[in-house]
Amino acid sequence: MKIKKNIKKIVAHEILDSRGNPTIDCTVVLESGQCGRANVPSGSSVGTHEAVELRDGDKGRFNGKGVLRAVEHIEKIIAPELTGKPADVCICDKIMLDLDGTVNKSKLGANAILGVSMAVVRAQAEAEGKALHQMIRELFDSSAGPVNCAPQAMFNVLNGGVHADTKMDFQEFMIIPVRQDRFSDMLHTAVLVYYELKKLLHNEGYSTSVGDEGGFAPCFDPAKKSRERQALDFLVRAVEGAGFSPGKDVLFSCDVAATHFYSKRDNKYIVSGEKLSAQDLINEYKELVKLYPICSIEDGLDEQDWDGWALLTKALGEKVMLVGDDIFVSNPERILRGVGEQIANAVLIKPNQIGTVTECLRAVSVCRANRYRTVVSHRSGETCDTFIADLAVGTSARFLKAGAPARGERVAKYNRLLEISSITSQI
Ligand code: 2PG
Ligand code: MG
Repeated sequence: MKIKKNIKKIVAHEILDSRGNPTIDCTVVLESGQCGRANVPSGSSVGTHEAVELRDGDKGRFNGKGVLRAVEHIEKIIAPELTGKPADVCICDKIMLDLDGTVNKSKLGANAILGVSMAVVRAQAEAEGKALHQMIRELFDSSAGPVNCAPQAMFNVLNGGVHADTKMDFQEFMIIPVRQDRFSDMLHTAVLVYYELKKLLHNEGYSTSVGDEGGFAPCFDPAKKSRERQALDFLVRAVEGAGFSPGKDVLFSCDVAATHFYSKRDNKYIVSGEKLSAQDLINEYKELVKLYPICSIEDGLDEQDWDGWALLTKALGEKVMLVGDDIFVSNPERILRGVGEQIANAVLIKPNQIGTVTECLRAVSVCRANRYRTVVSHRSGETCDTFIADLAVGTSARFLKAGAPARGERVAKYNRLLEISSITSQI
């Protein structure tokens, strides 16, 4: 009997993300009755060169953040073109890119296109009787063997920048349990440190309420020491208090998100009210790396500061993973420019920055071909969709960054890794 893999219909509607902002839920139904469904995430520290997230702009609904136009684009423009076509993401993405025709997906909206793209991959996996990570693996590299390795997770346990209201300039302080045989063991380590950090903060009179990604968001007094150093001191103590050794069992990673405190007018980085040059900031990173077990720095400089990034890479690239997020925006062309200019040595991969699954996989391929590591990442505005966990496994990403080991939309991704691990018994 012929398997009916063609698309029968595509529907979408508006839902809320973890910040209460509207986003898209899209379902692709096949003639066989099988279907694939996806929810689209949304960032707040958004790079200028990201594909366009289409919002309604109607101030009377959700302060202009509604996505009804994007939903309409799915149902009225994309669905009629894809209905009857095979559930094949390469074919469907190509049709959507042609339909949109812009460089940044501003006509249909990257949120509309990505919702369909992810849902098609899920439907395709269903139709072929494969797990999503396996499907992604085949799309990414048809000669790849079975999944054999879990990504290491970066757990964001202290939130700052635009993800919290605490005047902490750096956006994310993450802990990375060193590689252990099973993902569940790494997760357990992270959770013990998270518990301990909460206890320490509470005992010293700091708030233990959390920021957008589930990490704590205490207000440190900068008169004592820079807020960033106080945050890192707490991490050291939390790791030790949980019975581990910083640098041996647990490493640190910071997403500085420097674009957000860069002043174009002054050509300076404003940290704790002080105006720093790129070189000043690089000197501070050198100090921090000496003082704390930091193995990774993301967005250490502004998204346009290619010269500064070159200096940063020269200064620390041998020692530290330098992850480009806003500067590369998961865009294969921008990553290739970075490779050519010897900028960074790793790339943050966020599907909604580029807007289709196939382009996202191309970005990962470019990284692999040029020996840049990949960190598959959530957005600060998330849903319980776990696509990125499968993306990380399917592409053998070195890291997955999905927030704290707490809060539903964050742990959904880690729980999916546990599920993959229990089913495959490999990771
Ligand atoms: C980042 C992300 C995710 P946002 O900067 O890496 O942590 O934040 O989704 O707000 O861009
Ligand atoms: Mg970032």
